[in-house]
Amino acid sequence: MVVLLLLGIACKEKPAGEASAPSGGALIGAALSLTGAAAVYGAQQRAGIQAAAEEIAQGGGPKLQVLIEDDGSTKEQGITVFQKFINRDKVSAILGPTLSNTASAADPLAQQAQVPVLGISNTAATGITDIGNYIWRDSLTEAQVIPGAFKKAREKLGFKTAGVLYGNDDVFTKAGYDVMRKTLADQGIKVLDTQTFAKPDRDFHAQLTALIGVKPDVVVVSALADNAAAIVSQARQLGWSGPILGGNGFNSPAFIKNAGAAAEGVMVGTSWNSLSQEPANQKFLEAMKKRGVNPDQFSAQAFTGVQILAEAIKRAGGKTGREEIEKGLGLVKDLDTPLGKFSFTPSRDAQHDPSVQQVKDGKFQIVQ
Ligand code: 1QQ
Repeated sequence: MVVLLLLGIACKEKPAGEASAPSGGALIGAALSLTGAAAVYGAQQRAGIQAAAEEIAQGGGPKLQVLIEDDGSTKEQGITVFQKFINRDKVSAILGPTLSNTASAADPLAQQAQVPVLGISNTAATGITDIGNYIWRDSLTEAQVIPGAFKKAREKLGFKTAGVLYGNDDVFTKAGYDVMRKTLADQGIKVLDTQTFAKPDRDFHAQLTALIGVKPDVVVVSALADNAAAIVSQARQLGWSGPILGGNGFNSPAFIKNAGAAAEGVMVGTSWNSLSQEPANQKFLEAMKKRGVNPDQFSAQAFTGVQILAEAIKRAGGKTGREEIEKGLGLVKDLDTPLGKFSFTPSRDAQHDPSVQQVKDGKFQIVQ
């Protein structure tokens, strides 16, 4: 499926290959997981991109045309979409892909072709922006979020030992686990047992029985949202009533919807403070409400991604060539976004304050 956002106003389906840049504007490709294991994130990202493009068009910002393609949550489809964006559509820049796993395989193609990529949800600490100087992201890494989140969780919950479960077939879930293991060690938390699973798994009873059996104070999980919901539900079914800490994969309302009451109390670090009263966040919340979408961290990061590209074009004097946008990205600083005042680190990662949230009454609530 190809969705075309013309100046952010019209959103129409177009047969592949018919995209072209608006005159004097930029054609942007967005590779999003609209199907597959990460589809819950992709749907939010699409809504965030559409809302931001509309805002920018209405505000008289640079002309942007966003071409959205489904990366299928896989490396293979991500590579195909990137090749199309780079060689056929000749996009000025790419947003996405959704998963770090896909980015690790697709981003090198853009780096080689010197097409700027702005990741809007890749949180693996390594293996993304270090691919090269054309790769940027607006998503905080797990290494930037987890130490603070675990510290806050410890203050609230007071745990000393942990059982850990992580997906070992995904770049993000593995990288998230590495950060969790290091954070637990740094904070003096003893890991009593570590178990693994793979994305296609649906039954986690064996791993959870083993973890619960060693009687940890807390269960720590690195998983994408679908797996996370099943893991948390099954843990509660097996009688685990203790605290559960998640990684970035948990940051989707779909996790809460699918886990139901089992999700109550789960804590996770997040890049988006939903309660922020800053005008940029209020504007984002309003834009999402107008679209009838209940926003989350992923739509906030996607919205921010479009804002950042528009700002990069402005900083490049309105020029929309690949190299000009790349240079413009380097000039983005203190931009007001739903994520807060946004700047890049020298290594093209995101720089802003993270938050911590906890599921209460079926919703994520920011932990103060
Ligand atoms: C990554 C992630 C996922 C949980 C969300 C898209 O953070 O793959 O890096």
